Amino acid sequence: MKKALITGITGQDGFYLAEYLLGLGYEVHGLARQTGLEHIKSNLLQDVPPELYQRCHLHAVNLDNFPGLYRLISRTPFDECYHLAASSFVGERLADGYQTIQNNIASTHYLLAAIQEFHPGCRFYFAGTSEMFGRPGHTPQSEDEPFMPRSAYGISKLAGYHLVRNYRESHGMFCGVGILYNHESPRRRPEFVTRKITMAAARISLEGRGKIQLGNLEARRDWGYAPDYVRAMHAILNHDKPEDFVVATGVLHSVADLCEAAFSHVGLDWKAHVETNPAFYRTEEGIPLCGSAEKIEREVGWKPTTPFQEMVHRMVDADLARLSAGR
Ligand code: F7E
Repeated sequence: MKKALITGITGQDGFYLAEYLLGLGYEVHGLARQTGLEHIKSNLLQDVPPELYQRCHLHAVNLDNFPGLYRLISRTPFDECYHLAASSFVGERLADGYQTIQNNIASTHYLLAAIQEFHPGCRFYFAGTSEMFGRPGHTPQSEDEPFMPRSAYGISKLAGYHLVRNYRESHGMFCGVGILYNHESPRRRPEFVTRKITMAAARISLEGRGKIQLGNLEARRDWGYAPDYVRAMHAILNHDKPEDFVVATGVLHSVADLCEAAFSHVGLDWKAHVETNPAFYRTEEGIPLCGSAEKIEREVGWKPTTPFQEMVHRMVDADLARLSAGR
């Protein structure tokens, strides 16, 4: 039985990846903060079935706890490690991003060093992001697009990417990078715009009135479905060579399109319920981040399965069910 370690197992992607790997017969281990584990035990994680986590081996080790990380990795011969944990809010001001930069880079380095020391044959997946391209020169972006991050998060991920590349090239480790574009689901945290909108549409339809405040309605993103993207992570690590892959749908939608898909699903006109607030605007959004997934489709056979509208409808339905159940 293959053993996998997932950092950030209580997050959206960690949840879907654990579910997917358990389904493939893996023994799944997960790292989480002590508070994350307490939330699972007390059933406080919104919409997370505790049964899933009962089937995993959970370890309360913070990623900045280097000795704890070393101890855990020294004891278990993992076959695959999926490094998903990171501070991940792009809207954070650069001047506030010290923790993001420090923690995201150090955790990646800690993990790589420990794995190289104890199990150099363990395959390592790094959760890269389209935010490493930041301000791209053209669209859609492929793996050859020059990196130009423009947020603390993007900078930290790009540094992590170069660490991973160095362990691959200098130490011969099997390190695969997924350059993932936005990916959403009913388990998305509410500070991200998709979930913010689907929660509002569900709440307003149940209460019969209400408003939501958003930033730039014309901002466009390449939004995919998170369960599709965790399949890509596994495929990247099970490819015959360690490489970098863009994981995206190649289709752009605007925040206004999101509002239309969510509110019309509950029979509402979004324009009657959406207000804009400059506080939610980002400083600069030029050429949109839209990915070309040609390489991963050609080399690994991965394709997204769930179109934008269907994904938004699933999210609204899940929010309606949750609110109707009083959660
Ligand atoms: O913003 C616009 C905002 O915060 C999407 C993370 O997973 O994907 C995610 O980062 C767009 C932006 O996601 C609001 O300006 C308008 O254009 O949902 P978001 P993100 O910043 O794209 C990348 C690939 C990651 O790797 C990240 O970790 O929506 N927008 N109005 C708004 N965004 C928010 N949050 N709130 C608004 O009210």
